[in-house]
Amino acid sequence: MAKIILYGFDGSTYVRTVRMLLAEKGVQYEQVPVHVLKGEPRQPEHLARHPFGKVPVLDYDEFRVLETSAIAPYLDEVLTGPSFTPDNPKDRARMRMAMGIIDSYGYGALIGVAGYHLFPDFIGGPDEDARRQGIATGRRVLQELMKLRGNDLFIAGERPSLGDLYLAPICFYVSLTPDANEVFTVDGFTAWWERMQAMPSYQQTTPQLG
Ligand SMILES: N[C@@H](CCC(=O)N[C@@H](CS)C(=O)NCC(=O)O)C(=O)O
Repeated sequence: MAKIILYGFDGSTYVRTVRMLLAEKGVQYEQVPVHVLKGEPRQPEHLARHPFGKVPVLDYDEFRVLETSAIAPYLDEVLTGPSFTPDNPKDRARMRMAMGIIDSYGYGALIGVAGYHLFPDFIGGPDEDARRQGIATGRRVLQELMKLRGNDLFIAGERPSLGDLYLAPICFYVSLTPDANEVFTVDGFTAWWERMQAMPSYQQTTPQLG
């Protein structure tokens, strides 16, 4: 099998999404820990890999892939092991809705809340208005995602999909803050969150903080 190289440090939620997937697939890979809080993605060495200064970046089979929304589906397709893409069109649409909602509205809001408490310097200093706004938008995102889940075990069906792997690493950071109760008080969230925290791939990829 060709060598997999994943650029990005363990503290990145998007990198963790990919690491959870790789753990689920049971494959070995090399990780180059480009550190976001130290500004390393914006250094020339990483800008040569990702011109917008973001992690993760994947090298596999003489092919470079940027953006988690391309990396995760690509790896899910080319690697053997359990699939994280639902096998019917409506559930695939639910998964993609979740990924899109998280990318467009969820990540910024929820990481804003987490950053306020955990890494204020990185988000440009604690801003109370931004925190309140993040809590409101973050709750709306979780409400929407739990509506998408309905009575299923996971966001896009009875098995975990890439949508779940997107959301759980972000919730991890929120769970460490005093705002967790307020953000997480959303119908259906607790059962989903307990299920995600029980996944071995979630437990194996917990970042070491500090
Ligand atoms: N659209 C990108 C977003 C990735 C992203 O935001 N990564 C964060 C870490 S979780 C990052 O690299 N931040 C560096 C920075 O903004 O300086 C993707 O889907 O991969």
